[in-house]
Amino acid sequence: MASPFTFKYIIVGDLAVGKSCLLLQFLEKKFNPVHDMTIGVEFGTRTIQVNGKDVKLHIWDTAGQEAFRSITKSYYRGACGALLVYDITRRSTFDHLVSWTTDLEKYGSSNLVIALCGNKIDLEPREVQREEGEAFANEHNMLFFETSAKTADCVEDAFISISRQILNETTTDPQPQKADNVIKPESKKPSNSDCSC
Ligand SMILES: Nc1nc2c(ncn2[C@@H]2O[C@H](COP(=O)(O)OP(=O)(O)O)[C@@H](O)[C@H]2O)c(=O)[nH]1
Ligand SMILES: [Mg+2]
Repeated sequence: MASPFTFKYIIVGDLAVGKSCLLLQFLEKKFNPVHDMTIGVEFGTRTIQVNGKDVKLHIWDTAGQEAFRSITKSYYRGACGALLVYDITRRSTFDHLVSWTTDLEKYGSSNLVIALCGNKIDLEPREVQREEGEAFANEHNMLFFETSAKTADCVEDAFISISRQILNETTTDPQPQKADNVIKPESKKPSNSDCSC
C-alpha cells in the first residue's frame, strides 16, 4: 500500500473557544463539558480518506499557551493546515481574529490552508452572525465553517476540507480551483519555508 500523505495541522484562537473540544470530537467523538487546559490532548493523529487517498493528520493543540499569548514559532513550523477558532457567543473572540491572522501570516508557511471555525453553534445567544464570519473568511482566503464541538456539527467537514484543499492545491491536475478557497499568491510570503506537503 502506498504510504499516506502526512499533514501537520494546528489549532489556534482565544482561550476557551473550544479548540481542545473540537480536537477531542474529531479524534474520539467525545465532548468534554469542562474547560480544563490540562485535559486537552496536546497532540493527536487520525488517518482520513480524501479523494481516495489516505491522509495521516498530525494535529497539535495549544496546550494552554494561548492564555498568555505565548504560542511559540515552533508550534506553527511545518503546518500545512490550521483551524482558526472563535466562539459565536463571544464577540471578543471574533474581534481577536485579526491578531491571530497576523500570527498565522507571520509564522505559518506560505501555503498554509486555514479553516475559520465559528464554534458553539448549539449555544444561545449568538453575538457573531454567520455572515460576519463568512465575510472575514472570504477577505482572508480561508475556508469557513460554523461548528459545534458538542453536537459534532460540521466538525468532520472542517478538518477534512483542509486536507482536500491542500491536495487540490498540490495536484498537477489542471482543474480550476475555487477562488474563494485558495490562498492567493499575493498574500503569500516569498518562500515556501517549512511546509513539507
Ligand atoms: N455548548 C458548547 N460548549 C463548548 C463547545 N466547544 C467547547 N465548549 C465548552 O467551552 C469550554 C472551553 O472549551 P475548550 O475546548 O477547553 O477551549 P480551548 O481553550 O479553546 O481549548 C469548555 O467548557 C467546553 O465544554 C461547543 O461547541 N458547544
Ligand atoms: Mg485547550
